Amino acid sequence: MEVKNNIILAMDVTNINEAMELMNKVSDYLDTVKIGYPLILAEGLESVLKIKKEYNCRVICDFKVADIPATNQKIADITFQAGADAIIVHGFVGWDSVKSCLESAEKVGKDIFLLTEMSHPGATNFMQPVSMNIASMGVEIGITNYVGPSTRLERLKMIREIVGKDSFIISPGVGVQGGDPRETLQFADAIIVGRSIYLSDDPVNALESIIDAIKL
Ligand code: OMP
Repeated sequence: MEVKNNIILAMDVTNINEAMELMNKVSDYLDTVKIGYPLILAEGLESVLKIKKEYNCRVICDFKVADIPATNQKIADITFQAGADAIIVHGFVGWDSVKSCLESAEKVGKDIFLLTEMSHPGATNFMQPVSMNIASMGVEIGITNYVGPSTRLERLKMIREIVGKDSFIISPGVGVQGGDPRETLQFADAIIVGRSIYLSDDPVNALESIIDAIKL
């Protein structure tokens, strides 16, 4: 997988017109957008195709899927039918739940991203003690795409060591949550950035600053 400028936009706005306006401004710099519950619950699953068709970009649906295998499979099937190129799946629910999403993706030639350790402070409560096991489970199942935190680089480094250099890691937490774009890309293949771009008065300038910081 190649992500333009190594940046994925987290499109966490709650209005499709706002999303399209933002894309009008920044789409020259990006080829991958992550859409999650904020936009989908507000505007529907058809937002995926609207953005994909208009801007010819890859869409990752961030649904952090975490249910029993049968339900996970339905969620993943519907998400891929809606046009998503990939879906983000939680690992703490165990191998069978994750595998059902992987099978759903493989049927249609799409991808899943396995979430290992989350980026927010509370992730140290319950996720951190098991996050490396989650990464190892992903390797055993044959998963090649992962999500890991830019806010704890020593943990991201450990995740990279477990999943190997050929796996693709995307990393949220850059900007508002405190992660640094350039340092994160020592261990990740792409960074996920939301508020630093979509809350900026000048999203293009915000994005250009991140691109410059990566190149430094
Ligand atoms: P900003 O903090 O606004 O840049 O947004 C980060 C984006 O990444 C949001 O869409 C989060 O839901 C998402 N995210 C995290 O922040 N931390 C994680 O551990 C995992 C995700 C994710 O799965 O994308």
